[in-house]
Amino acid sequence: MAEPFLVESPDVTYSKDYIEAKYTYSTVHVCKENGLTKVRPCSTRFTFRTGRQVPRLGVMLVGWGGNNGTTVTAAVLANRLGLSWMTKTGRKKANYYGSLLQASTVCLGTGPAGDVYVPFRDLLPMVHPNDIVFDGWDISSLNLAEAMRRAEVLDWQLQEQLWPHMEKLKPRPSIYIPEFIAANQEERADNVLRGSKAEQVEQIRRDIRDFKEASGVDKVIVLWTANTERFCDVVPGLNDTAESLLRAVERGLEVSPSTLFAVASILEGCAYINGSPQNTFVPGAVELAAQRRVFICGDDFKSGQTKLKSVLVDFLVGAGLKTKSIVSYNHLGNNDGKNLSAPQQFRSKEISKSNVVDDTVQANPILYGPQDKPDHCVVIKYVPYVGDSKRALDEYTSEIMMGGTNTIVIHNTCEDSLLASPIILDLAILTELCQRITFCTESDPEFQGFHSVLSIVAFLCKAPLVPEGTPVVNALFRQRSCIENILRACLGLPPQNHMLLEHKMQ
Ligand code: NAI
Ligand code: DG6
Repeated sequence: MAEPFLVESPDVTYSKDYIEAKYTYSTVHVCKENGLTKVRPCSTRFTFRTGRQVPRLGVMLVGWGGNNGTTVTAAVLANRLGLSWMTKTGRKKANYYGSLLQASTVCLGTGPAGDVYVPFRDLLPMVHPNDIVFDGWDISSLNLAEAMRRAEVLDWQLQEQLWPHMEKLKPRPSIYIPEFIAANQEERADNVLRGSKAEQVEQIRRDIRDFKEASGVDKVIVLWTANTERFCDVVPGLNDTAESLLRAVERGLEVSPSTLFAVASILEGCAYINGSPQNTFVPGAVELAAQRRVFICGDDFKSGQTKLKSVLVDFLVGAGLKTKSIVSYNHLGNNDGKNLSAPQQFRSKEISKSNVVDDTVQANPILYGPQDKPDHCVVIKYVPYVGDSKRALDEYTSEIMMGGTNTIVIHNTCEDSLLASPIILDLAILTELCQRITFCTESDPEFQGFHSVLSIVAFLCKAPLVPEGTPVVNALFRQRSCIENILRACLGLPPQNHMLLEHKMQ
């Protein structure tokens, strides 16, 4: 295995199977004693161990025949085949723009010619998206070529080139419980499993095993990119513990399709990622994942409007401006928009889109009192004509000095699925990498993996799922730093501190 660079340090060793790094994690502990705030710097010695053997990765998509499912599959095929195609503005080539790992860089350090940047993907051994093998399920039976045409996302000449490859891919029948998604989805549900909930979960488990065996992949990750479901109630005895959830599946009680998929994946030892906003991860599913030491991550891809919001509000409040009102309107005409035109499914998305400024606001008691937060309104409208090309209009109004007002208005037009597809790849690749990272500390010398609720992927999620008691961070660049600095720690490198002290001396 040839890494693109080697770290030369007494704290870092490379063996055939592992990169092992000793790392000092510095934090600051603050407490109040006798009315006095005491601040104590602390440090913990960690040893990180990262497996160097990159497995052959299989990703199974729930909702494979949807806009995201077909677009991400087509994008990987197009990149693998090195395709290019003509459009009215010239020849376009397949790429991975929008992928944090494939298309953004990190600063490794400083050399004689200044800062040295490497692709994010080069920090540690990672799966390349071109090598991912896809499979999946959909309640619609169209093969992936027909589904790609239905999605109306990719240029026609590209679709024509991909057609023979996509045509061979056919979604497996899926779990369909009509009351969880909008009634307007019923007409496409012609590829559905029959039988009890327990039998359907068994079938999903068989599908995972079948795919693994038939494709020869070493590892499978399951990712939900199917329709947004309505929230389900968390009910004691139904889904509040792993035991009650498994019993509810056996007895055929109310469990959403996305949670049934989560249960099946976890029982198969496969990480499960939720790209939609619904509360798939009821407490019973979280407990089951912890018991089986399987990663779960989510919720809801953070692709466009929300990504910008998690930058803009961080900027405004971080700059000392008091944001008072955020109005986020958008309209789209794809099947996602159609599903979200139903009130309960819209409500799931509204919740996920609305909480994204909470941590930034709470962190600034100079501007905001304990009960104080900006007015925040989210509107989604279905306009079939615009298809996947979502329009988002945002208005941010902030109070500035001495009674002044600052209003920022943004208009964004963009193909939604082309924003979501690279996020799907990043989620799968980061999750896989995390499965190869273990660590120990001096006080706890037994190597362990990350918490089964994998919060390192928060950058990619609108409503990050975190282990109980963990602060939720929404600010985009804090989330990015978290990934970058954890990967640096695995190489024994200090976190990026941006101090540039060496340039601040006489
Ligand atoms: P889509 O409607 O085109 O695709 C969803 C697919 O899921 C459809 O083919 C549908 O037949 C299928 N489906 C529904 N229920 C299913 C089930 N129980 N099992 C298997 N398949 C099922 O939607 P799109 O645009 O691909 O989005 C997918 C999800 O990703 C939605 O929940 C959306 O809200 C979410 N999302 C999308 C983002 C984007 O930028 N495109 C960003 C954030 C989240
Ligand atoms: C309309 O809001 C449809 C949604 O599925 C979004 O397009 C999607 O969640 C992306 O949202 P955002 O806020 O990250 O652009």
